[in-house]
Amino acid sequence: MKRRGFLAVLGAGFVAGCNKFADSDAGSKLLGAAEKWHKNAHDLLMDRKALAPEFPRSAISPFFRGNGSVDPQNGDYPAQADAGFADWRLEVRGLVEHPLSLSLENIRKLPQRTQVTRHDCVEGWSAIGEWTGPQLSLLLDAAKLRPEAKYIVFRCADNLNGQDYYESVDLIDAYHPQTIVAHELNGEPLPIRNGAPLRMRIERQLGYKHAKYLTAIEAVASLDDIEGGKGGYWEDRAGYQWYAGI
Ligand SMILES: Nc1nc2c(c(=O)[nH]1)N[C@H]1C(S)=C(S)[C@@H](COP(=O)(O)O)O[C@H]1N2
Ligand SMILES: [Mo]
Repeated sequence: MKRRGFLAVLGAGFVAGCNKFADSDAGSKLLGAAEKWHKNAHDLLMDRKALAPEFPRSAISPFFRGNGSVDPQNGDYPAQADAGFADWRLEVRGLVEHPLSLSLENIRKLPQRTQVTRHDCVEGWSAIGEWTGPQLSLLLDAAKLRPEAKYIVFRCADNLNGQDYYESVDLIDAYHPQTIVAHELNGEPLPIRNGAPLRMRIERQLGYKHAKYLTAIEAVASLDDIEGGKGGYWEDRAGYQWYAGI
């Protein structure tokens, strides 16, 4: 038999014999395994979309400590702080159709999400706070990601021990409903120690992923050529996991 004829017969035979195959012992085992594999993959995806726990306002910590940079002294940050961040801009750039440059006023006018969540730092402390800001997905949709975009990089104003802080996430976390660009903590503008005037809240991730002093959001196809190539300040410096899901 010629190869094409063989494949045609095999195809027809497979379709016609499908039920028989499923009824056979080996067949049902194989299909069962495939279904289980699919379910595990599906559960994994569903799990990544699940919400982090949210708490009543009564659970809010009396003091939300600052960690890492708590008062940046580099670049024009001190001058911006003195001016009450009146001229702060947040850029959305990289692999997008419509790059954006947003003022704080622009950010405050977008639909807002408020969430009371627990922040977990790998150094062994947690705090509960109420965060408010637009979902990152709104900004990404307004800028319109190009199909090549695979990661979102967060650029920060602070330089910590000689390196600019930065972080990144994949598109699942970028589009998670609790991933917001926060400008308020507990109903007040962010304190400087907690990332004024803008910081990320990425509630399904550990503390170091939540970039403070946010200046730009960059869509990229690869993290390889950014800073140390590991996707974040602590990932580059101390080998912290890039995927820090909780
Ligand atoms: N720009 C910037 N973002 C940052 C850091 C930092 O030093 N600089 N520290 C990270 C770490 S390790 C934690 S635990 C949280 C701390 O947030 P907080 O200062 O509001 O407690 O911010 C994260 N984001
Ligand atoms: Mo942390």
